Amino acid sequence: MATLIRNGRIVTAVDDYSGDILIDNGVVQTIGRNLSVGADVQVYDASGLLVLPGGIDVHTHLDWEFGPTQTVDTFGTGTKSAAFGGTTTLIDFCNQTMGQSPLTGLENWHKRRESACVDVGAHMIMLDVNAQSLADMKTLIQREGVTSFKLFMAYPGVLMVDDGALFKAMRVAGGNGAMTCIHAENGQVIQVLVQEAVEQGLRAPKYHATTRPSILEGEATHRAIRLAELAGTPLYIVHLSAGEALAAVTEARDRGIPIHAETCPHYLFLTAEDYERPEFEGAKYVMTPPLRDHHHQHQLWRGLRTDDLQVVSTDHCPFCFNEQPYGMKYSKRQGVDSFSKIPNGAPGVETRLPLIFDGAVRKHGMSINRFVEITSTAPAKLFGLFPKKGSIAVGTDGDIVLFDPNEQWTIRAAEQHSRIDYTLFEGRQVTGRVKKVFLRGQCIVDGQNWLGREGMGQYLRRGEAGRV
Ligand code: DUC
Ligand code: ZN
Ligand code: ZN
Repeated sequence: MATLIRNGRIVTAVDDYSGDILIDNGVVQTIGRNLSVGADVQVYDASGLLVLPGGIDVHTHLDWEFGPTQTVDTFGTGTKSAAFGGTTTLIDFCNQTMGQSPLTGLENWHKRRESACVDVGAHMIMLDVNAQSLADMKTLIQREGVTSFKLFMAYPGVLMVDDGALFKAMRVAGGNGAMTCIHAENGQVIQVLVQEAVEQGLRAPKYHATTRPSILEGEATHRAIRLAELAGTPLYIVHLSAGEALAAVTEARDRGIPIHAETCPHYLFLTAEDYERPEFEGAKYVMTPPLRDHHHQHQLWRGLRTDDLQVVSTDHCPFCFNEQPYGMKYSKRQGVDSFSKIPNGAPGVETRLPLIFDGAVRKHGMSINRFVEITSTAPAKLFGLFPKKGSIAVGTDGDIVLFDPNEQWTIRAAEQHSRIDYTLFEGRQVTGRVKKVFLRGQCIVDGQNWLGREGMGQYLRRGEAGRV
């Protein structure tokens, strides 16, 4: 059935006007004023609401094995949670397993993602860089539409690759239309600091932050940028949290190098003080990189203003605080005796749009256009999804969010749709709320009602990445 969204305030990264949108066959067909349609068209009134392109979150870990741990959301639950938060597209991380082809990693990921309720693309995490896997990267790019590859400079023995492997993968990505994504922290020095802290009996969650100092994020970011420059790849620094890292990105961008970066809501709104929460609650905030102090936060807001940060994504990597009945062996409780055993990751996929709207638009004076840009348009452009995704125009997918910019509400884990048993933002009051969500023209969220279904999300073969 065709859909008409009428009388809304349509805001994209560049437009802001009142109008009606007619969606048919999943695609925006007509935009105009006072469009008249037949009785066979489902009509929604968006008076008083913002009509925004569906959010795009390019950093999630659904049903993901991370060392001995596994994230708690399936694609079904994680994407439903995303949809309630106004996000209609995810790019999720799948990974190569040591000794296996990354193509096998993608096949396994496809089995898991069949339950997705919104559209999903994949980044590939490269662990085992050799002649065959480098050749497989080209197949992933050209045949499978996987046009971004993540490599870790942290977690020695688990995910980290050395600089030589990093450089080889960067060269293949750069030469074949793909972008390299980097987890930039100096893993070997962190390993020394963690070991020393544990030996000294420093076991509380707060030592997660002190053993991963910002200078090590700055160092790795600088190193990644210089290697990318030599390899000729566009680079995307994921989950940037530190002023030193942003300074390296800014310096490179000022020189005209294609370096891009994202940050996440938790780095914009929370600080390392949250690790001090009583009753082991600090463990909820153990993600990597760790939360920093206000000085870094100011830098991140500066970066969003000056476009040295282009994207806000979530790094949704959910591990329950308490043991849960989902057959998961690992919760945050695993690290009750030592911060070094707390699974690294936190949820966020459902709260990104309201938090950023409230924090950025209402409190930091960001324009609504820029809000759309950092949460939808820029991710689409950077990761080869534009113009199908990331805007509202004739011919784009009918992925649309009706958003009330004035509704005040309180974030509560109990009201969210992920399997996770907490939110980083429990009790936080925000202004701005997702009211309805359309995926390719179909209303999947209507207030608190779920109208979508598992399996309706489509796989997104992506085009060239990092060439904006
Ligand atoms: N990096 C991520 O991107 N996600 C979870 C853990 C990590 O270190
Ligand atoms: Zn990472
Ligand atoms: Zn991540």
